[in-house]
Amino acid sequence: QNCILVGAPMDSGKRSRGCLMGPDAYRTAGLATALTDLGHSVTDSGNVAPAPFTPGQHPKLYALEETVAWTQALADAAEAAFHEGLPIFMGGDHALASGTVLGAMRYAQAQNRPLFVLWLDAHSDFHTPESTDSGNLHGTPLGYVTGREGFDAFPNLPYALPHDNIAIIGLRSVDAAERAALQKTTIQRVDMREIDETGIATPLNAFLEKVAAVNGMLHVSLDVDFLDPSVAPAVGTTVPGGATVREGHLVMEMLHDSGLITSMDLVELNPFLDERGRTARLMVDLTASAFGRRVFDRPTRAY
Ligand code: DIR
Ligand code: MN
Ligand code: MN
Ligand code: MN
Repeated sequence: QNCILVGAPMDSGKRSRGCLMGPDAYRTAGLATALTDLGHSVTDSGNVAPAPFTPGQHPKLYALEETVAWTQALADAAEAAFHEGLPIFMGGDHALASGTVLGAMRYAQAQNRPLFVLWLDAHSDFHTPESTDSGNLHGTPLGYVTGREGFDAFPNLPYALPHDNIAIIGLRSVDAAERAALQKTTIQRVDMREIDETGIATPLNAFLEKVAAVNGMLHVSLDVDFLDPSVAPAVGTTVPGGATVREGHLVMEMLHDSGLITSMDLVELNPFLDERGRTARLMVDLTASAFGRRVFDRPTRAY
């Protein structure tokens, strides 16, 4: 692969600061070297900056104007990066996915391919600007890209991402309004209980089969809090009972074997909260698994 690293030091999606240091933590933890060691070519295209904006004073939403400005800039940067190779977005908080998925939607439409999104997260991030309790827009990107109401301040979508094209895996913190809305959709929602009961491979295989059947593009959005806080403490919104290190690697190894990934977000890493870089290093190791690091070769699974 020709991997394009895109820094997205976006920190406006919630009130606690620190995700702006994420891209440099991934660089320090050796993300580029991990990928070149696996035989990929890597270009670090540096950091994106938000479009010009004037801070406002929305009664409820935190940093709305800045978040919209990032969404605009990241959508354009993402679309451009797809023309160069396989983009890996180094966040930054999860609000950045409003931009990266929008860019992926535009590119997929131009390629005449359906876009699928795999959301690895403790949270469903399916709020609208009206339904959010916290006012933190990192809780809204899946609401935005699926065309939910109330996103008038954000860039227009080329189309609404179909619910059938989305899987969320790792769920264990879903707000009441999100639960009510999600349960009315066909979004594949895999909570920790399902992972406990069936293992993580079963629901992931089902989703990957759907992607492969229609030659879909696949955007993977990996939130640090997908992982259990005992192994990934550097995130502002820890929720106990998350994925183990091995569950994380298995997902990534299966994604690699599928050959389906066309772009990836690494989000919510807050290096200010890390313990000597251990979370940054785990995220780099997981990314390496997604791009071919393995103990032994296995026969490729035919999807
Ligand atoms: C909560 C937390 N559902 C909110 N969301 C996220 O603020 O809307 N935390 N994404 O990481
Ligand atoms: Mn998230
Ligand atoms: Mn284009
Ligand atoms: Mn989360």
